[in-house]
Amino acid sequence: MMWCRRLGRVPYASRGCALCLAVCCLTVATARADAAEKPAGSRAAGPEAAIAEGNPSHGRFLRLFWFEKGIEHGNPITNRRFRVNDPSVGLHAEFGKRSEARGNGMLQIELTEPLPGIEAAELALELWGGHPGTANKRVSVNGRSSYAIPEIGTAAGQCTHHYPVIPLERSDLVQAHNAFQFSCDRGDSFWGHFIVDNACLRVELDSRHPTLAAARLAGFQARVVAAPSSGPLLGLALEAPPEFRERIAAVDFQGYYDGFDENGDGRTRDWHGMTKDRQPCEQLGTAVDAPFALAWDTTMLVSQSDMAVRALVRFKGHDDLIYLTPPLTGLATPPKERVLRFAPAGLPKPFWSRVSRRKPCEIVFDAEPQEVAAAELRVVVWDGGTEKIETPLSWNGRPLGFHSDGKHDVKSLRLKIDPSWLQHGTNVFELISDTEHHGIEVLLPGPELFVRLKR
Ligand SMILES: [Ca+2]
Repeated sequence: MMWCRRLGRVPYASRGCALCLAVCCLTVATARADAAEKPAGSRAAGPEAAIAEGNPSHGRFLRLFWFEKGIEHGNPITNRRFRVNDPSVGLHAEFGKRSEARGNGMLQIELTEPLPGIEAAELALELWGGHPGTANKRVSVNGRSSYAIPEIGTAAGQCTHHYPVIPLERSDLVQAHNAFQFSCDRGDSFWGHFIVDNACLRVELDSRHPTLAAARLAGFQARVVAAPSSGPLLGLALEAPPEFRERIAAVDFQGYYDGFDENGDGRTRDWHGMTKDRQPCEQLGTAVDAPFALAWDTTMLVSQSDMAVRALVRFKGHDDLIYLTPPLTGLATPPKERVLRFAPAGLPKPFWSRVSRRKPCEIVFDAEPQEVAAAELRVVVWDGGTEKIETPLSWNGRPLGFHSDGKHDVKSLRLKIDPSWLQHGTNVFELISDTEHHGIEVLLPGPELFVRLKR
């Protein structure tokens, strides 16, 4: 990321000057958002995917109610993180003594918005997928309805992370503390277990809702507009009424395209990115200053012509309100660029290393290395740390530029691969961690190599 006085935060530092020229030349919208169709393939599993399900021709206001820890919020703390356990782990002679096993899976979120004025409701989650093999993750709301959390590979024995957005029946809610009871089964695991890192009850409000009027946001509308572009940088900006511009705190841009499945839901063509600690992660970028613009660098995307962008608008002094624009569709990668992608045919199960156990996987590269202009390896890990090993990831025996900090968090990595490291045929990606306990996990979808060929 870099900062530009006119653009705010932009995603690729080396492109700064070109960005200023490209984006500041934005004029009137060149692509119409009001005729946007729902991009094919979007379903309720990616960030804000449920909101997109409505095939919106207009933007939507959401009010956010977050899960907060602490007895003062109705949520007694039994462990540093919010943990969900299978029913019998508390009886286990060893595991049952640990604080993790005391988590009963119930959290409360206080909803202060009157129910009759709510258009729709949904539960948005940041999840660590849990012990490989954990099955049947689910959540019930106030004991009224039970909702399945989509299965994205944990039950099959893989390490996962997940950002489901679950539409809720409004009749399941109360204008008070709402009890969300999470559960799971042991499945094929030694201990059925997963973690809810964040949970947000989101309710949709009509644009003339009294809550929006009180915030002086009634009638606000905005959309994403694009600048004409012939290169890999697509200029994007938010178009909003001038009288509201001083009210905007930040604009998060999200892309819909075919690319690396960094949010781990099993779909490569969807709204990309996720949130981490409630903040945008691996989305197109965030602009914090007018004209709320940035450039989308499509250099390493495979050729495609039906991409889309939408923006999430945040407001000064009203952290609980967001506005989601309709999608701007009809975007495309530049012609004559050739990008190829290579994924492993299979992954270790689970793809998890500790006590110096090596976990390799093979990627078959069936192009010629001398034709490669640039190569990038994408992979998402859960980083439980190392002891003495400095570079836990490697490519054909060469250390990759990832150094563990052991913060027990999800890290989405873009690792540079020198074309000379590639070999026609089988290449080996390998993970190793030497910790006794947590180790490092490669989360689904596993590693994927992207190469841009010379013209
Ligand atoms: Ca995805």
